[in-house]
Amino acid sequence: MTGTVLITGATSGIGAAAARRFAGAGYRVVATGRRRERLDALAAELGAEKVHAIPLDMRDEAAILAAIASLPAAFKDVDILLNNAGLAKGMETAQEADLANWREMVETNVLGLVTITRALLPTLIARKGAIINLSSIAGTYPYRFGNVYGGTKAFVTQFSLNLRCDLHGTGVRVTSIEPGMVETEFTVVRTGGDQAASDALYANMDPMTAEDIAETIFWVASQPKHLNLNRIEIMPVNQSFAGFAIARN
Ligand code: NDP
Ligand code: 8X3
Repeated sequence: MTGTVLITGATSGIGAAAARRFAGAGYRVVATGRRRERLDALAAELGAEKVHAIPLDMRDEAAILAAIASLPAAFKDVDILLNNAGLAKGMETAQEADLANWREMVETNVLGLVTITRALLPTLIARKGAIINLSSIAGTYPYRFGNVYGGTKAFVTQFSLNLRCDLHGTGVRVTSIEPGMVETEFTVVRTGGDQAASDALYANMDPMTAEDIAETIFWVASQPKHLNLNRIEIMPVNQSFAGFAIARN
């Protein structure tokens, strides 16, 4: 099957890899993100007839609604919404964290995601389409410094499951994808631009790649229409679980 996929955060990492995977399989791609030059490069690479690029900040509700309302005819019949845009900001404990970082994560990972989802639901219902949301293992397993980032991803997972309830009988499929460590720009962004910290985190542990997750997303989207993958948790072999922390008197 092919159709049209709208990918938020297609300028980097998992979103960019998914754009290439879907376009390579014949899908039309609506690609969004803030970095216009990267969107232009993606459209040039994949072909302007296949990619409609929309510079868009997911924190801007009015811009999201305007973008969805003004999709050109060739790209307006969205079959798949890939809610991928998101970020972690900060590597501090809650008691040391910067409130502006918390606000940016909530506005992007939660408010932006629900806004674009709500705007596209009529189309997705009409087309019996699919919603694929990028959650994270950070939404299930607590870890130090995960505070608000993990909270936003727990929201994404639960919102995905609740969407399944509300969309019951419509034929719309909803999946929460919950990866562990994927080497993208994620940690550079999280650390405020510290490439060395990112390189150290992923060193000698064979992290997942953006292409690994794009392949999983494409597989989810390619399942027969009567199947719904509710949740997929996926990690590198070299990442597993830690124990409980104990503070002693
Ligand atoms: P990247 O940093 O490589 O990509 C993030 C994407 O999100 C970029 O395209 C960026 O575009 C976009 N984005 C961020 N903020 C905004 C905003 N305000 N408005 C519009 N777009 C925005 O990271 P990943 O590819 O790794 O992350 C993709 C998703 O996967 C995220 O939701 C992340 O939480 C999730 N994830 C990542 C994991 C990892 O280990 N890497 C693991 C589990 C989940 P631009 O800056 O151009 O706006
Ligand atoms: C990011 C995954 O393991 O880096 O969502 O927290 S992890």
